[in-house]
Amino acid sequence: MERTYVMIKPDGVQRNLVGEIISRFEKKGFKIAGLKMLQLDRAMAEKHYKEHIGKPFFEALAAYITSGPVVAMVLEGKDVVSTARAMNGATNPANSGAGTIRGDYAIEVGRNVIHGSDSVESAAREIGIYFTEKELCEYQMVLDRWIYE
Ligand code: ABT
Ligand code: MG
Repeated sequence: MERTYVMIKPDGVQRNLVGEIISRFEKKGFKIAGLKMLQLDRAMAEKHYKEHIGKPFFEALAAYITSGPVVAMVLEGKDVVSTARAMNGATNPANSGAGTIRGDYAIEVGRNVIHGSDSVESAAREIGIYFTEKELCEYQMVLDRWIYE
């Protein structure tokens, strides 16, 4: 089963969207394999957004992502990397469809509420930044046979 890293950003926490967002992934059928709250420092922001260091928007991005606590989670399921991205919606909420998290809850790219890994490789890298192996739970969900054929 595939795993992805999803993070409710500081605006999502401040706007009381934590329960709503986690609930969407639960209702979809994905399994929560890891979950915690933390606040990123500058070093973690640089690790997370490594590919954006030096870009014109990086300083604003680093300030935003370190501005308050985030909720970090690992989701597990069939094609969860691309499906979670689709559920999050386009990076710029102006282009995110209704029914996506950003489409429903965000207006600007710099306050886009949620992060999801963009590939299986990124997911493995990001999960490693936030979680130790011991923090990830392997368990059976009784509902699995009603979710997968
Ligand atoms: P993340 O889930 O935050 O990684 O967003 P996503 O993968 O959808 O988009 P990428 B391209 O990774 O952008 C990371 C964050 O940088 C912000 N950004 C990006 C800008 O502000 N201006 C830009 O021109 C680009 C390309 C938006 C993304 N999230 N936030 N905040
Ligand atoms: Mg990204």
